[in-house]
This record gives sequence, structure tokens and C-alpha cells, in this order.
Amino acid sequence: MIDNLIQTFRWFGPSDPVTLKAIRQTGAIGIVTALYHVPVGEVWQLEEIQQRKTMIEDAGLTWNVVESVNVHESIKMAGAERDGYIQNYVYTLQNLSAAGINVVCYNFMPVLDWTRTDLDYRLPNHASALRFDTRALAAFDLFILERTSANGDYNAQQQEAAKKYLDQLSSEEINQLTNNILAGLPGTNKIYTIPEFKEYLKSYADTNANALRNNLEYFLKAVIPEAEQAGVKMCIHPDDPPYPILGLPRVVSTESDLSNLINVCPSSSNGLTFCTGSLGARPDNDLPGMVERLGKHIHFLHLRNVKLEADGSFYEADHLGGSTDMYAVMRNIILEQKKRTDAGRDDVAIPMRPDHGHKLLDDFNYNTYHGYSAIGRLKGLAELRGLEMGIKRALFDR
Ligand code: DNO
Ligand code: MN
Repeated sequence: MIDNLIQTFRWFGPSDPVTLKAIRQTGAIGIVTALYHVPVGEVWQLEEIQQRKTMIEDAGLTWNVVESVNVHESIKMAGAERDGYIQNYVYTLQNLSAAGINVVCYNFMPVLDWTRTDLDYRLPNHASALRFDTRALAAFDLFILERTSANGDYNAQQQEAAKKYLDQLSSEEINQLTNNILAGLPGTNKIYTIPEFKEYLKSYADTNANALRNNLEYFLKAVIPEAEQAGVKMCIHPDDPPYPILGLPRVVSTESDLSNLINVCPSSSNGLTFCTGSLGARPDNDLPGMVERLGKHIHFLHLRNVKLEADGSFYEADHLGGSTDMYAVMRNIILEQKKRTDAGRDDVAIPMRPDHGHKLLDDFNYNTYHGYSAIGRLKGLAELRGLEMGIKRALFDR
């Protein structure tokens, strides 16, 4: 008998219009959340963690995963204060462990977290999805941000496509594009102006991909032994999208990135959040193969799909649709679970969440976080749990 995946839902805390009560109706049993109000870099206090945990348990749910304990920019750019922030990070992990929460997701993207150019892309059935258009991003970079050296990042054809794209936008749409792209700035409600954002980008001028990789290694070598000691499993979330944007380096994008970061600091506490939506936005990422090869390091699953277009643009598709073969991914996850079961590992029940979902039906009446609708995610979760059950029954006839 192989344990089921733990079905979870992300919850943004008491201000989330998708309430714990609603989440319970989706059939999810687990919650993925964070203390979103604590500024990045500050220690999460034990008492506050416990209070939040009690709130979740009072609703009949369990807090399985923290997403995210964000990494302070000073750590990513090797700033003067990084050691202090690393120390704070460790204190937070220790407090989470003291409260009995042992899986922690984080990412190592400079400045921006997820990035999309359209937050309300309508599908033929009028569902709303998130979309990343390479022309729109280039138009923003070249003509709105007017980033010095942006020209070198796009070939002539891409530059022309970007110009064409920009020319058909009204000034209102240009503002909207800026807001959409800057919506992915994590840990802040601050709306950046273009000059402020440019300054922010400049702070990374000395951090190329190599430097960022070294800074990740420095972080891992300092934090992972402490996490191990505290019994906390760290799981890094891949870059979204998985390549450099706006001149910012990204080093958690490919299979070799993932295996390298594991190898620089091997430990059961140095693991992965396997996000099929993020990794799937690169056609050269072989997702089922990655699960097969890196499976034992996966502590947390984000399952969603993207539909890739010829120029690299993509939109968030149905969970079982899109460019990623979700059947093949799920099958290899289940085979990984089988290995864990045979090895007597205690982490066969990997937490998973449907990650994002479309806006559908009544979702349009709520001001939910981008990608975090109730019904759209419920639909994704329902499809994924059916897929899991079908494959498990077919493979093991149970
Ligand atoms: C996209 C989302 C991310 C994720 C953070 C984790 O795929 O899952 O925004 O929440 O990057 O740190
Ligand atoms: Mn994800």
C-alpha cells in the first residue's frame, strides 16, 4: 500500500478571500502558508507561528508546508548584512520546527518572484488565466524600462516584435503591463515606480549568474546543517519563468541547476519544490525525466500546466492540459513513492498543491490573489487526485 500524496491548498492568511472553511470543502487536508506580514529578513516568532497553526487546526486542517520563508536580497547579492540575515533565517527555521512545522519552501530569484505580463488572459471558454508574453516582456524592458544593455538581450526579430506589440497598446494598457509585471515583487505591497524599480535592478549590477550561484551555495552551506539539526526539510522553488529576465540572473531553472545545488550541500534537508508550471515553461526541461532522476530530493510538489507557444510565450493551461505530460509526471512521482515505501522512508506522503488555477464561475466575484482562485484550483486539485488514484490503481491494483 502506497500512501497518497498530501493534498494541500495555499492560503494567504486571515485576509485571504478563500477562507479555511472554503478550503476544507475542496477536499484538501493540508495548508500551505506563511506569516506574510512579517517583513522579509525578520525572525518569525514562535508564539505567532503557534497562533497561526492553531487557527488552521481549529478549521480541521493541518499546516504542512511553509511557503515561503523568503530570502533577503542581501543574501542573494552577498551584501554586507548577509550573515545577520542568515542567522535570522536559521532562528525562523528553529521556531518553525519547535511548532512542529518541518517543510519550508523558498526561492532564490533576485528582485522578482513569478513574472507574468497578463493577469487576466481569457481562454476560449472565458476562464481567466495568467499569461507570459515574450513580446510584452521585451517591450517593457526595451521601451518602458529603457534598461541600458537591454538591446543586447534580444535579437533583431525579437526587438521588432516588441516594437510592434508596444505600438498597438493604449497608454492605459502600457500602465497595466507595468503593473502586471511588477505584481510579482514578493513580500511587499509597495507599488514601485519605474525609476524606483530601475534603482532596485541596479543593485544587482555586480551579481552575474556565477556570483548568484556562489551566493546560493554560501546560503545553503550556512543554513542546511542548521535545518538538518532542527529536522526541517528545505525545498527550493524553481525560477518562474526559468531563465534570466530584465538582466537579472536566474540559477534554479534547469535539471543541471537543480542537481548542482543539491550536490554542493548534500543533505536530506537540501531538497526541491518540484513546480511543473515553472520548470515546464522551458521546452528543454524533461519533466518526467527530472522526477525520475531527482525524485528522492522532492519534498513538495506544485502541479500545474503551461501551454507553450512557438516564441516562448506561455499561458497557464488546465492542469491536465498544456505542454507538460501530467500523466507521465504523476506516474513517475508514484514510482518515486514506491521506492520510498520499499526503502522504509517516512516521507512517502509528499505534500502537493494544484499551485495556480483559472478564475472560473463565482471566482470572478472575489478579489483573490493572482492565480489563487477557489473554484479554479479546486478543479485542478480534483483532476489531479483522480489522476493519482487512476494510476495507483492501474499500477498496483489496490
Ligand atoms: C509559482 C508559485 C511561486 C511560489 C514562490 C515560492 O509557481 O508557486 O510564486 O509561490 O516562488 O517561493
Ligand atoms: Mn510553483
